[in-house]
Amino acid sequence: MIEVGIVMGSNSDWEVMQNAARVLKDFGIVCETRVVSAHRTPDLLFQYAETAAERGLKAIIAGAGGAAHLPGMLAAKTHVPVLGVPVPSKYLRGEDSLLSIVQMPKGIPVATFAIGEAGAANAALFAVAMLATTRPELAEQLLAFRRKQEETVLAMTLPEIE
Ligand code: RP5
Repeated sequence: MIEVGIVMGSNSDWEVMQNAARVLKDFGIVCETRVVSAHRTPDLLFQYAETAAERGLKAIIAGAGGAAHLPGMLAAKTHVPVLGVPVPSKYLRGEDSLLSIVQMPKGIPVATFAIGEAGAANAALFAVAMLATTRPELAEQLLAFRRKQEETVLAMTLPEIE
């Protein structure tokens, strides 16, 4: 069963958003990936959001760049939690995307992540954490992932100064 939806405004967002798909796959979470544009395919956006809950989605990771309406508009049309990922834009390097997504007026929240790859990966890790609240085996997987990261950092060395 598909548990998480990953949507983005264009296939040009895939380079960034594939990082979310990769994390979910590594944790064995079944997700779907779709291009849904807020301003170019608004009817599809409404349909996607309106059917998300009944289709069993537990979270929607939405990435967009520029005047990034996608996460906010999805959140307006569904109570399924929306995790927004600002995609780097051509002229403003994603600061426009970030502000468009993060500055939701009170009442309709969008959880907003960092610009770019880190944001996409962290949105997926956040979705994993949400699902893990009711799935002990997933919680254990998440803890193992963190332990591995910790070991990597603890093993880091720095060059000697000559
Ligand atoms: C946004 O416009 C998309 O999310 C993408 O980040 C940006 C550019 O889209 P394309 O012109 O590459 O299709 O809607």
